[in-house]
Amino acid sequence: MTLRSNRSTLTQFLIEERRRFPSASGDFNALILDVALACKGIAKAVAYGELAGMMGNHAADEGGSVNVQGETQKKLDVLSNDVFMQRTEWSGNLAGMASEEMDLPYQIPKQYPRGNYLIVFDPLDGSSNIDVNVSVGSIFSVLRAPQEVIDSGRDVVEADFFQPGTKQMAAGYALYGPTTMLVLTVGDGVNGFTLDPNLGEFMLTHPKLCIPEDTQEFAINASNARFWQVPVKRYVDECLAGKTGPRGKDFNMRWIASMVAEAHRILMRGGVFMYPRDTKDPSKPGRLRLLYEANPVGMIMEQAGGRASTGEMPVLEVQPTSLHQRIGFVFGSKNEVERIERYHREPVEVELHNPLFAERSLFRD
Ligand code: AFP
Repeated sequence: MTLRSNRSTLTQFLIEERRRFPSASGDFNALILDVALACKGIAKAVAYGELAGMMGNHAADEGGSVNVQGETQKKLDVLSNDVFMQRTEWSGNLAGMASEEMDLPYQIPKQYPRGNYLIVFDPLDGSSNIDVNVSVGSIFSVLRAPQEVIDSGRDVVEADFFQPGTKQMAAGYALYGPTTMLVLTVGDGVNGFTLDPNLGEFMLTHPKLCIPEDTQEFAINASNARFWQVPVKRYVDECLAGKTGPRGKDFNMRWIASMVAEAHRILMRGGVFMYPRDTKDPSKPGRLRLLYEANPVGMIMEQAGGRASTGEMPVLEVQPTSLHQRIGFVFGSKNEVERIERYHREPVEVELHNPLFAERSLFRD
């Protein structure tokens, strides 16, 4: 490997992006670089795994600990959350932060200055895969703090984070897989960076990522099939019917149970991911969390020419009402997501025609 590389580093990329906004202060870039540093630290901890005693549940000898989602926290969940806070709280760029692992917003300690931005993050997505060595990741979203918060310097409250996904200043994820990657959008397309383990730098390896509009690959947890609503059942049935069905083409299926890894696959080669609202637990409007899972991944998908939806409406237009609210989430190749949205608009009785429709394939579309 030559040290001479004509690839841009993340720092270089951000400075070139900033040139588009001559009045920009640089705080935003500094915040993104602090997040990138946090992800490098988490990548190391994930890579060491049991060698650093990082496997298993947090506080297991005291009966473990449960987060606000009701999930048992893994050691790496708690460590990743701490690393995100430690690497970003000191810089003077943040007014506050919120995380999947913390019930309430985190206040910037008094010894540090407060800034213009809010960060919301899932410090370790897919943590149920840690102990089986499957790719996991960190997901983050950057919002501008309300002007009144910036002017007063007051502690943040939950409502300060209730901004629709369209208001995100930046969004991204780090993927801790065979390589460590950072995928980022600052509102001008999506770029992928690979961590060079020798230099310890994120290098621009995947500029201007674009998602194919069509695909023959879908991802859904089929063990929930009996709880799916009719439009989702119809869509999956038609994919499974393949060439003999109304779609006239075969589909493949994937399910990693780390949404960040699914999002990355879809960014690389297209596909559609569904964790729809279902009837499994009617009190929960979905499994995935709006503020730090659906909104950041949604912004990346839309910025890469894909689509991100609740199944019924663009997810980025949903007005948040609670910090840890869940939502049905469908994203990926534009034409497939639009088809799923269309099936949600079409009258339910469409379903009755299917068997005939499928078998004899009289009315292929
Ligand atoms: P964890 O972070 O608790 O492992 O949850 C991962 C996740 O939020 C998302 O990354 C997966 O797509 C989804 O849950 C997996 O859900 P199932 O366990 O129902 O397959």
